Amino acid sequence: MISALMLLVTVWSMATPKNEDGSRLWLRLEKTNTTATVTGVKCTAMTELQSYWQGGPVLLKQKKGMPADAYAIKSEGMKTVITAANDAGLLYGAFHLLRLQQTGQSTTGLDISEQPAYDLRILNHWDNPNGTVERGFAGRSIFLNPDPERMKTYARANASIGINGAVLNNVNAKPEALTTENLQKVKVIADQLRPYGIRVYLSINFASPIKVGGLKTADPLDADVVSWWKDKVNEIYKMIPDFGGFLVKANSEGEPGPQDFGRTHADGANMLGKVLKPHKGIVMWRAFVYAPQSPDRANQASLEFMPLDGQFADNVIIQIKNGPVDFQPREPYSPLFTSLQKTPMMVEFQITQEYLGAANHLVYLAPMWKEFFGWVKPASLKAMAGVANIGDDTNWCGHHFAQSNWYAFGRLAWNPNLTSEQIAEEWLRQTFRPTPQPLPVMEGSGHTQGSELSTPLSHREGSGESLLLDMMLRSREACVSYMMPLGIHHIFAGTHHYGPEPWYSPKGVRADWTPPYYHKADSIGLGFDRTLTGSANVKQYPEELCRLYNDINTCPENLLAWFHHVPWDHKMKSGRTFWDELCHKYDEGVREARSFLVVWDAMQPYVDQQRFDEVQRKLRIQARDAEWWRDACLLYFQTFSHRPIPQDMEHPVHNLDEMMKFRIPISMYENPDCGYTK
Ligand code: GCW
Repeated sequence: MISALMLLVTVWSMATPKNEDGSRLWLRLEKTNTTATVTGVKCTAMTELQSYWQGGPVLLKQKKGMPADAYAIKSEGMKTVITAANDAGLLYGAFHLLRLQQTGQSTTGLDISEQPAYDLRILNHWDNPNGTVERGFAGRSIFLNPDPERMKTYARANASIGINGAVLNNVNAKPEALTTENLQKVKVIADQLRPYGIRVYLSINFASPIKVGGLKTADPLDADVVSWWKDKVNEIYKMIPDFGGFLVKANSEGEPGPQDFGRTHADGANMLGKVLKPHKGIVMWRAFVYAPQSPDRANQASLEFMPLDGQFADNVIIQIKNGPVDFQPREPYSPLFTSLQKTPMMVEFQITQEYLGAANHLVYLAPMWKEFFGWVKPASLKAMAGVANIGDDTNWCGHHFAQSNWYAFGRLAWNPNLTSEQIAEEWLRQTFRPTPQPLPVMEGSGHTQGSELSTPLSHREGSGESLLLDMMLRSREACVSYMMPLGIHHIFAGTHHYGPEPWYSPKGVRADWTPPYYHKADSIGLGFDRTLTGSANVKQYPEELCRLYNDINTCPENLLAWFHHVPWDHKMKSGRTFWDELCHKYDEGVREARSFLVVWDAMQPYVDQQRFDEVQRKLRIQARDAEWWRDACLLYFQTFSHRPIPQDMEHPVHNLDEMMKFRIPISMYENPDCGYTK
């Protein structure tokens, strides 16, 4: 590490960069003094290029027959021609060109064609009408009093990475989302986002016909209910002709749904689908369901949705979280993705770091999402949704590096074959390269296939960017290691999910909302037995995986305690016992978190003081939190394992009884100032 740091090549400017607050995100091109020559179709692409493009003339051409949102960029002599079927395609092409400029790549000799993997690339905001954001760690809702300038940056940022939809409100939807008064507010936002190709959607409360409409029932097969929804939908489309549709969380965590009226998920979803169909609207119906009495929460979604396979209308998409439990630092994929055969599906990722250190920990999430795509073929999905990490904090996401997760989500929704590394490189170059330092020109063929970067920065040993890149790429695994390695999951503090509380189990709380339900620590071992002789969750996976996961000797070690109740003395591949391995993993996570501080401190000359200080502060919290996680988990699990902490690692420095008394007085709408600091 130290020798790598000594090798620091000054790719970046040596002059101290101007302070920045992160409000410009990765869109840090300065407006040009002279307007660039841009001709052809008059649309947002034109105004963007006129403001920011520093190259030769650009022609924007419309070509019928190209897939929606696709574009081609071709150099013709001095001129660059962007061709697309629609305005959105031209805009994405324009942003591609600007990205080349901003990342210092060649903008001549171009012959690029791009087409998004999914038609729908959508952010889910969990924003409430009172301005709070559920699991939001970056302030309050940006939609409460939408500031036009801020909305424009939001729209530009989304368009620059291909995001074309936004669900504006929490899936735990308040009925008032559908009042005329609220719809008028939604219309204002829709008008602000439309020029950037972004459609708005709403989460709805299934009981709205009762709560807003004053009906006696919300039974989806009741004629009055259907006609209430028809009228409501007509009202919406009169105001917002390109309204996207509804997102529905039904019969889940106390939300109302069709089952309250003896109907199925398909009955409920199809009724809404039918009402939206004439307007070309869609329904995204969530599969996040689990019952308190279930012996294994991971089994639940398949049990409820498999019998309905093939019964959903063609404008209904089932939205499934990537894992079968709940956005944990590591989960296997939700088996629904390979079991549903006749149902359109979309994946829901969580960009906001509910379970990954909130806005305090630097955790780059692309590797986690790519891991999912290692199991689930991108082509088997219709769309991609991401729970946004955006709020009214000046830097949008609470942590400067959390912006990279918003960025990565958009880029992967456009092209899930991009690598985590490519995306991080792009983001770093745009976000931290000081301006106005001239950008080094990267020679390239100009033909993009996969990466846009012809010389991966990671191959430049020791450059500032490569050290940061390496840190980002390691950060998710580091987080898994210091929070819950080897397949452990859901051992978070009961309410805010920030710190460790593997012991949390107060009387009266649903068992599946307490960590012991998941870790099942006892004198024999640790972990949830989901084998054929346990909860049989493995059976929901294709045969080959079922066999792999079912056998403790073939199950990947990073999912061991997910699928097995692992004996403390189980022999691991390293030769260590499971207990010793667990201790070492936790310690490895702590060391990783500390090493991020070392890397960042070396960046001081190259990053503006403000962002440097703000990130450094957060990295210090992260390193302390990692230690807290390690100490709390190891000391607590040791009360079951009765085995010593191995000699060849750092030993816990905190006391378990004190950590068990520690509380963070925050709600699920806030980012904690810090964790355990004693
Ligand atoms: O992860 C859990 C969260 C809830 C969330 C729920 C869901 C919006 O803790 O805050 O509610 O999942 O995804 O519906």
